[in-house]
Amino acid sequence: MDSQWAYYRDTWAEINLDHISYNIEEMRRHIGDDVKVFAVVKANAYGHGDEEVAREALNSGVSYLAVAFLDEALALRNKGISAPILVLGISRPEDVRIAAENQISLTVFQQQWLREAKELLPSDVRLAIHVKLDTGMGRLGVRNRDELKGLETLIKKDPRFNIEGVYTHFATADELDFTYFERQMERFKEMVSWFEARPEFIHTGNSAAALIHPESHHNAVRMGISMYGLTPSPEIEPVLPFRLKPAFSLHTKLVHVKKISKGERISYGATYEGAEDEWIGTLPIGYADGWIRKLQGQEVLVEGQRVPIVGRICMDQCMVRLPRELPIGTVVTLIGRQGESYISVNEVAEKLQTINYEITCMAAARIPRVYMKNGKVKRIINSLLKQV
Ligand code: PMH
Repeated sequence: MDSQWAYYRDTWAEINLDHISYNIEEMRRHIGDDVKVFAVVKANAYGHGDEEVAREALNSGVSYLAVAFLDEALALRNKGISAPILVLGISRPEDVRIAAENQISLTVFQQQWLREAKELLPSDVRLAIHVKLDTGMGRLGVRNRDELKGLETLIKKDPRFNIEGVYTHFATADELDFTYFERQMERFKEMVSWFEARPEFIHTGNSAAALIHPESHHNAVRMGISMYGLTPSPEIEPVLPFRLKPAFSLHTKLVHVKKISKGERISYGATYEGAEDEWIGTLPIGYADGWIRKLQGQEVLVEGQRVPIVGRICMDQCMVRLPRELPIGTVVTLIGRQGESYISVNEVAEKLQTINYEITCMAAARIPRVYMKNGKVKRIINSLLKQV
């Protein structure tokens, strides 16, 4: 068997590619034919796996991929993805050549960066750039007219650089108070009017803006969290224009089952004590998988029933209290559905007092990703064994 298809520990994340394509198709219907979709596949596609998500997104009609930094873009090229890719974060000027040679578009907003890049880019290569405007996120981007005009002048005189896009990022698009969002929109319109020539792609929207602020669409949106079927925030969930279908679920199996007597203890620190005679199961997943120690007490699903994690979560394992003796090999679902019961990414995020984005990103690379398409396993990627 091809080693990337194999895994030898019964813990896996299942990625439903049909849900990814459904979420994209619904988004495309919502924004209309004139607006293109950039699929945001940074951070290994928010933990879902960059290659398979990128392929599914491209098959579902997205025009562009977006990643955080150049290494992520090159990783996609190494996996045979030839679609346009935009690096959303900053890249080093000294890496401009490798970006251009691999047809990777870069985010640019500093004149000094451009001066250095101009020294290093060979005469026969072309680099597509998207100019980033800081309209209120305060992270990256041009902030005033002089900076923008300076950049434009430096680029205009140089045929190697093409301003293909201009964009900004919203700080509060996922909130129901629109005040700050509207201020950013106004500033963006004003700044775009300073360009001598309008770039091909004008994009502002992340998922939240794409979903609930049609006036922000311009001619492209950058779709991240909603492509994975997760709401940008619980606050806007009630006003979403279509139902999102989560693509990520997480499973393991009981590897050991035993009865403990009242008073016997479980795990590091011996903090959990059986209140009576209890059945305890051991799961082969722990904090090194991203199932962190703060998830002690979180429930998981066994035979469609909720059972609690008891005692401290270890690096590679944790224990659950079972309702009765269950066979080794019983499937345990940490995120996802079993019958009528469901544990959402949002539930786990709430338990950790964080956002759903963080939960899927946290699922460690050592967990194999099993890709489902049309109800069947399409591919399994085990990043531990891929190189063997
Ligand atoms: N565009 C940029 C520049 C981003 O940073 C992100 C997400 C997106 C689009 C997609 O947003 P969405 O997932 O809400 O659709 N960036 C981040 C971030 O830096 N921290 O959390 C999400």
